[in-house]
Parts: sequence; C-alpha cells; structure tokens
Amino acid sequence: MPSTRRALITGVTGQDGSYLAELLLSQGYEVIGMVRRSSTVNFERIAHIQDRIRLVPGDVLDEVSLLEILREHRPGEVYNLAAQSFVQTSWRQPVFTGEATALGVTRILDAIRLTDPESRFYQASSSEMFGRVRETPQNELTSFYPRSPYGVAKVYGHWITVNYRESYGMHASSGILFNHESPRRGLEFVTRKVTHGVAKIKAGLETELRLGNLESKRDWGYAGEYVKAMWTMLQQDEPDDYVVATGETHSVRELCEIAFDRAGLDWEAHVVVDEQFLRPAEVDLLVGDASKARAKLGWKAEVGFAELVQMMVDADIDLLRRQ
Ligand code: NDP
Ligand code: GDR
Repeated sequence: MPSTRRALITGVTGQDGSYLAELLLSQGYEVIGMVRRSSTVNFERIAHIQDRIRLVPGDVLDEVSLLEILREHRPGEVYNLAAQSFVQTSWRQPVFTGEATALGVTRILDAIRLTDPESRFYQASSSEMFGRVRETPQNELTSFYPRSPYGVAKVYGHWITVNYRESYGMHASSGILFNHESPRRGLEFVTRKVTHGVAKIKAGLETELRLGNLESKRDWGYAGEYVKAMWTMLQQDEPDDYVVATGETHSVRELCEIAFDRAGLDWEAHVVVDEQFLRPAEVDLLVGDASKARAKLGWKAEVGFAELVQMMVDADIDLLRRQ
C-alpha cells in the first residue's frame, strides 16, 4: 500500500513546489521532490528545507523515471506541478510545451495507474484555459478557449485528468488556479518583473522598465495560500475540479502604479512599452469565481492585491540590498 503520509511533488524547485513542500512538511508528511537533471543546480527556492526533503531525479518527459520513483517511494499523494509554465515561451517552443505541459500529465497518470492506482493525484490546471473568456467571472463550468500553446496544453492536461478519474476511478483532481505570485515568482512573469525592476530603479541600477501590454487584467493572488487549496483538494473523499482565485481583477497598469508608488517612484517616468513583450494572441481579462472552493474546501484568498504587490516590492528591495 502507498503511504498516505508520503507525497511526491513534481516541479518542487518551482514557486509553488517550494510553498507546497513547506506546507506538507508542516503537516508531518515525508516529501519526495522530483528534480530534473541540469548542468547547474537551481535549488534556491528549496535551499532552506532541502535537508528535510528527499530529492529524486526524474523528468515528466521520461515515463520510466516516473515509474521508478513511484515504485520505489510509493507516495499516497502526487502533486503534478511540473510544466513549461511561461506562456510567452510556449509560442517559441510549442512542441516542447506540449510534451511537458500536456503529455507529461498522461505519463504521470499512467505511471500511477500501473503502480498504485489508489494514490491521490493533483493536476496544476490553469485559468489560461479560459483564454478568450466565454463568461465573466469564470467558474468550473465555463467553457475553455485557450489562446496560447501553453493554454492548449493545459486544456489537454485538465481533460486527461478528468478522463483517468472517469476511466479508472482514480482520485484525480484538477485545480484551476488563477495567477498567483510571491517573492519567489520567476523573474520573467510580469509581477516579479515589475517588482524586481522597481527595486533596481530604486537602487540606481536601472532607469527604465520595458513591458508589453499594460491593459491586460488578471486575478492575482498570493502563492503561499494557494498551495493550501491543492492539499485540501486531495483530502476530500471524492476527487473534483475547483477554481481557485481571489475574485478581483487588476490591470498591469495598476500593478505598475502600486509597485512604483511603494518605492516612492512615478511609474510613468520609468515604464516603456516595448512590442517584443506583446503576445501573438492575448488573454485580455481573467477573474475567477472560487465559490465552490469556498463552500467545499473552506478555502478563501486572504491576501489582497495591493498587499501582495507591496510584499513583493519590499522583498526585492531587501534582496538587492543584501546582494
Ligand atoms: P514554475 O515555472 O515556477 O515551476 C515549474 C516547475 O516545473 C520547476 O520546478 C521546473 O523545474 C519543473 N519542470 C519543468 N519542466 C519539467 C520537466 N520536463 N520534468 C520535470 N520537471 C519539470 O511554475 P509555478 O510554480 O508557478 O507553477 C506550478 C504549476 O502550476 C505549473 O504547472 C504551472 O503551469 C501551473 N500554474 C501556475 C500558476 C501560477 O500563477 N503560478 C497558475 C496556474 C497554473 P526546473 O526548476 O528544473 O526548471
Ligand atoms: P500569465 O502571466 O501569462 O498570465 O501566466 P505573466 O505574468 O507572464 O503575464 C500576465 C499578463 O501581463 C502581460 N504583460 C507581460 N507579461 C510578461 N511576462 N512580461 C511583460 O513584460 C509583460 N507586459 C505585459 C502579459 O501580456 C499578460 O497579459 C501565468 C503563468 O504562471 C502560467 O503558468 C499560469 O498558468 C497563469 O499565470 C495562470
């Protein structure tokens, strides 16, 4: 039997993987973190907990590696966070994005089916699946209209999760998470690009910040609390799909106003629109209706947008000072 107190996280070196690992450790889990081989180590986000996690080599492109990990460690819960997650890159590398973000999900579901099909599974689905939105706000029943190879791959990952649940009776759940950010966010995503850019301008290292579409709107929440929703989904008797969001939407322009203001700067004096950051097809507006997660999981976003942006600016100013 797989152990219910042992969890496997794919994508443990990412933003969400690091917060989820912390949460599971605090709940007394034995945490197995899958890491892919690279020529340089990139464990910054988990350095503080590395001695408490068991890191194992594997790749969602390689089903044998997944089978071996599952056979050897027999986790009762598997959180699939691994993906090529940057939307802009997905136009440049659509096939790779499909391999990792779409087919990677089938590889891991199939490996679970062949080893311990009773293990519980979480799939990191995305609000990018709603793309050119069919209704506002978006909920679990809103139809999908992805606008990037990444969004298309996530739609596949979502439906294969539903399919394995229905075909094999697996406890497979899909969390449709809207954008969530933190001081651990990758530097290429717009929130962190802005807050890190503000810190550099404040420190006199840069004078301008080049961005793409300032009008797009997102439902931005705090990653540290979104991982709790993932875990809670796997504690339910029945697997299901849930939207996880704040229910508020803000533009990139508002993000800039708040972030620069926090550092005592005028955003209009520094932000330059550069078309290299515009996307071939944009998702104009996302805002989630997380009432199902609230009713069934008791989950609700607590950290507001301004608080989140200010937390990230403060963390980046502090980071640059220490560097
Ligand atoms: P990150 O980009 O920060 O982390 C992605 C993780 O996936 C990294 O650990 C990366 O490893 C790993 N990875 C990439 N390719 C492979 C591969 N082929 N095999 C094994 N591991 C791989 O993403 P986030 O933490 O922000 O997001 C986690 C998941 O949630 C992703 O699936 C993302 O698409 C999804 N999501 C994220 C949202 C958000 O707002 N953050 C919203 C909705 C969904 P390495 O460090 O080696 O690159
Ligand atoms: P997104 O996040 O595409 O929503 O995907 P990102 O932060 O990259 O973009 C959000 C919005 O900001 C606009 N934008 C810019 N974006 C970036 N990266 N850089 C810029 O310079 C810039 N200027 C404007 C974008 O056009 C877009 O409208 C994130 C990822 O974490 C996905 O993995 C996840 O599934 C979704 O969130 C939900």
